[in-house]
Amino acid sequence: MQAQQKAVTLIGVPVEEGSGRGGCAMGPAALRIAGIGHVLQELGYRVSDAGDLRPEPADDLATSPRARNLPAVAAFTRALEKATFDAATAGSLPVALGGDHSLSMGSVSGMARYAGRVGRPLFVLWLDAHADFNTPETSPSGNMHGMPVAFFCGQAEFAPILPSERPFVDPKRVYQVGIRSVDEEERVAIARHEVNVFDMRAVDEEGVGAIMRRILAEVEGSDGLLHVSLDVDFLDPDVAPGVGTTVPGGATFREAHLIMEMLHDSGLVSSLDLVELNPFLDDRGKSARVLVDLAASLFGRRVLDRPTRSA
Ligand code: EXY
Ligand code: MN
Ligand code: MN
Ligand code: MN
Repeated sequence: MQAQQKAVTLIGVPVEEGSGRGGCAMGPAALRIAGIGHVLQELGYRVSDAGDLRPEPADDLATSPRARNLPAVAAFTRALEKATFDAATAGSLPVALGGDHSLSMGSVSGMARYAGRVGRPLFVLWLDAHADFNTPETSPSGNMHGMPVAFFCGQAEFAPILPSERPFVDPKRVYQVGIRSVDEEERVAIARHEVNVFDMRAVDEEGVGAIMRRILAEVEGSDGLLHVSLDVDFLDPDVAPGVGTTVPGGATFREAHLIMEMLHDSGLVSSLDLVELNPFLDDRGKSARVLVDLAASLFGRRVLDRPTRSA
């Protein structure tokens, strides 16, 4: 976090309509019970909890098998785009408590608008088993939690969820880490749009420390803002079972913490999503607690002070 950035706004986003199953709507409550607000206060932040967004479904849009539950997802997108932009504009760091990953259509779009306003480029760190770069045309499921990256990069035509002249994220400024489940057409699209992908093989070969140093150097070199989107399924299912889309071979507890610690030390993080937590599938709150622990590391919890390393 930047030294002057000591305010955090928690925004509950109980959307589950993007995921094709029930449960994620309980995510914000589970994260609060696991102590997200308290932990950040203890770390010295001024925490305001905006409560949960409860938008009425957008009645100007219709659902379809290619974009299931579009009216509900669009309503959350619109509400969260505004809530995120407003929090950032007020000098607070927005944290979206999900909710399924479709919410990033709203949070990232709101940060893209804010970045445009302050004249800085927006980078996105996408920590996920999945690339989430489907469109209604390519999606095998029609589930919109598989589409947010394509949406905020301006690659998906979703009907008018948000104004079409809004700022988009340059896919070359999207960094995906932990990827291990990609659909065939997504694979083509992320290559064509030059999304930066560090799949689990890259994590195994290079290590998350080296990968993060490269990413953070790019953001810092461009004086960028960095939005972090953390999907529970980035983690190995043994670490965090409370998610509907587990994929074996995910990040370890320590790999995830190292990423969070490096993000904190960088001072570059402008906004955060904690998504896809499904308390109905969790093991006695284990995954909610892991997410809160990871957020604590991102916001500065450390075991010992470390000597400043020279670059
Ligand atoms: N790629 C698959 C689809 O689009 O249906 C699965 C997407 C899962 C998305 C999860 C949240 O990261
Ligand atoms: Mn995801
Ligand atoms: Mn995922
Ligand atoms: Mn590993």
